[in-house]
Amino acid sequence: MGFMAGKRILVLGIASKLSIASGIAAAMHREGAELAFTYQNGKLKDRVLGFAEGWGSNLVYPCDVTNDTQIVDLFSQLSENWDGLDGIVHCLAYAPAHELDGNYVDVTTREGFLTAHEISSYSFVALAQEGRELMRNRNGSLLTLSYLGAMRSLPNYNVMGLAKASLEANVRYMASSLGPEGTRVNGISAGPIRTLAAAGIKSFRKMLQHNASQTPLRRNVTTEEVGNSAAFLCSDLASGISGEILYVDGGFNTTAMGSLNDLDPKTNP
Ligand code: 0WE
Repeated sequence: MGFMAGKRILVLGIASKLSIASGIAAAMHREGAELAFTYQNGKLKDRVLGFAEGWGSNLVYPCDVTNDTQIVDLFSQLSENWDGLDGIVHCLAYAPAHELDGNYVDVTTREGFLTAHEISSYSFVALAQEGRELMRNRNGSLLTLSYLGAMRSLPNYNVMGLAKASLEANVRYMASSLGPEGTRVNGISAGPIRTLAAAGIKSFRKMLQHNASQTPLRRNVTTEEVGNSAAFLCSDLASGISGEILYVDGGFNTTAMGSLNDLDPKTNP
């Protein structure tokens, strides 16, 4: 029996097979969880329905997190099938593309700033508000995805870094709010992974190469590895962990000065 047997988990943010949310769903399904899913818009509906079927689920709902009504409707529809909920996995982020290309001070706009924070951070607490009653007193957990850009500046990540910093604070405040009713709240700060969200980003290939060469494990992490850590955090194996940001990045965030490999003519002729 898997270590998530009997857990009912809602996963938001599947856009393709490559999505980190897909790696998380696969790991949770393997460990015995029952899953439900959302899609952002009609274009993604059939795709998410197909993935859900593969993980034994026919619980698939629309949810555009900029729409309060859709968030309310999501949990009322879910409650018609499930009398309780053990986890919400939030894998949503967005900033307008022009905010992620160029000098931060040059390219940041009021509108882009607000959009990035609304979709990437506010939506996490908005979902917690509406899911709260279904999750109360079940030792459930909420999980979101962050990135090192919350803590360090790096080229082009720009306003997304601020939104992830807000999201990480959101994790700590939500953990304090929901802890008394038995709900844990955590985040995973994943290393960079090639997904649809990364496809539009200039020089992402270069960043992946740099990241692999400067990471203790000398490689990038996979959605399967993030999925396994996510399954752990949403399981009772992690019953003592809340308000935490867990780095699943091969150790990248723990080092400085890099590997010096890029200066060695033998390994880098
Ligand atoms: O959080 C992210 C990316 C999230 C993201 C991606 C896009 C692409 C398409 C948010 N908004 C948009 N908007 C779009 O129009 N990551 C951790 C991946 C990522 O994105 C970067 C990175 C890394 C790493 C952007 C610039 C620099 C590094």
